[in-house]
Amino acid sequence: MPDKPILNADEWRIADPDRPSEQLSREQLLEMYYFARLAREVEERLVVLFRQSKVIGGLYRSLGQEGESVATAYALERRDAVLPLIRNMGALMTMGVRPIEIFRQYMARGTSNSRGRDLNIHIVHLPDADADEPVIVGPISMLGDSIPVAAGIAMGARMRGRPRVAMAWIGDGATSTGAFHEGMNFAAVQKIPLVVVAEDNKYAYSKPIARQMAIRRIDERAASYGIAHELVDGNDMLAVYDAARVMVERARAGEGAQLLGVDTMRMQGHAQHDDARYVPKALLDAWTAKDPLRQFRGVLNDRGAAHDRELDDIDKMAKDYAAREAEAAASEPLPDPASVVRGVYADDPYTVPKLEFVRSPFAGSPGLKTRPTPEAVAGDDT
Ligand SMILES: Cc1ncc(C[n+]2csc(CCOP(=O)(O)OP(=O)(O)O)c2C)c(N)n1
Ligand SMILES: [Mg+2]
Repeated sequence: MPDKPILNADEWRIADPDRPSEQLSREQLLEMYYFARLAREVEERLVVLFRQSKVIGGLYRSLGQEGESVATAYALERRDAVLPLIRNMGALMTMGVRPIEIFRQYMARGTSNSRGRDLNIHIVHLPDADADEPVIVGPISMLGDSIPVAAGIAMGARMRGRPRVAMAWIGDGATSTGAFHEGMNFAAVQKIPLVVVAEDNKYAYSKPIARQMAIRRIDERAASYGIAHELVDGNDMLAVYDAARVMVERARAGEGAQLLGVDTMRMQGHAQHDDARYVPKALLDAWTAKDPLRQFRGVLNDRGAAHDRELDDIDKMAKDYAAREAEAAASEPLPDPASVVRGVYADDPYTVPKLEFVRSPFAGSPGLKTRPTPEAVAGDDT
């Protein structure tokens, strides 16, 4: 386990005395909870589809990491760039990706983001220049390579005079690759507005963290590049949001790349085909008690933001929505075999379809909105 201190919501420290989460309205807190619950319910539905052999390929879950995925993405603005990996369904939901897009892609429908061709986790969105939408580059299989790509996206946007912060999530195992280190160093010297979320989830497939790095805190990976870094309790959504928000603002203000380490746990095997027998039960039990959704419910109760009954209603809403979206995707056609040679040559306008985005059901807090700046009055996003 990493040495203390790991920041949690009661130990606010990050040089900045103000905690951005205190600016969040009740609606926004509920929206964060909803996104995390929706991520979990979309994956629960994918498990059902996987067991019915309707998922084409493997299924990689983010159980236990929904909180950090949502709370980091919630610190962004809608035109920012995100590079999630397989544990970041929460980031996709937070950026407003319509759940049907996930189901289409996992079931290789002809309507999907890759027209049923590419790996089921490869979600991509390259918005039109003036669209109020995020750039999304989904999991790149060669781990570590998303960091130089993220740096390039943010640098390119800056060169075009349309700056975007890029946020990339990366696992502990992937931080051991050469591409990760080259990308970090490049981002540091170029002062690129890149925020890297490094997830210490205790395993890279079956390799425990102690055999992955000889340092005890994953955020120290950043130290040799002169990149600002911090480590937070990844299952404490407000602690994660606070740190992410400060880092995003600093990156946007020209202070260069930042790295946020999150201390969390992969609660299932690497994928559905891995029973994770190598993970000690005591470790899983300890982290079950720290489930991010259950913890956040406690926070919302304590703050008087929501009673359990209201949160149960949100749970049901997310679950029903995921089921409806899965059903709708399942009724869509598989790719037309005659289209197999389409999109091979540049002069064929058979391009990748744009993703559909949705707003969350929270009045005044659409899923794709400009997050309030710390100075803004919370809840005034009309
Ligand atoms: C360069 C590279 N090496 C190996 C793999 C195979 N692989 C895919 S995911 C994975 C484990 C990654 O662990 P980590 O980075 O800790 O992320 P986590 O799965 O824990 O979220 C491995 C070894 C790969 N995709 N790319
Ligand atoms: Mg890992």
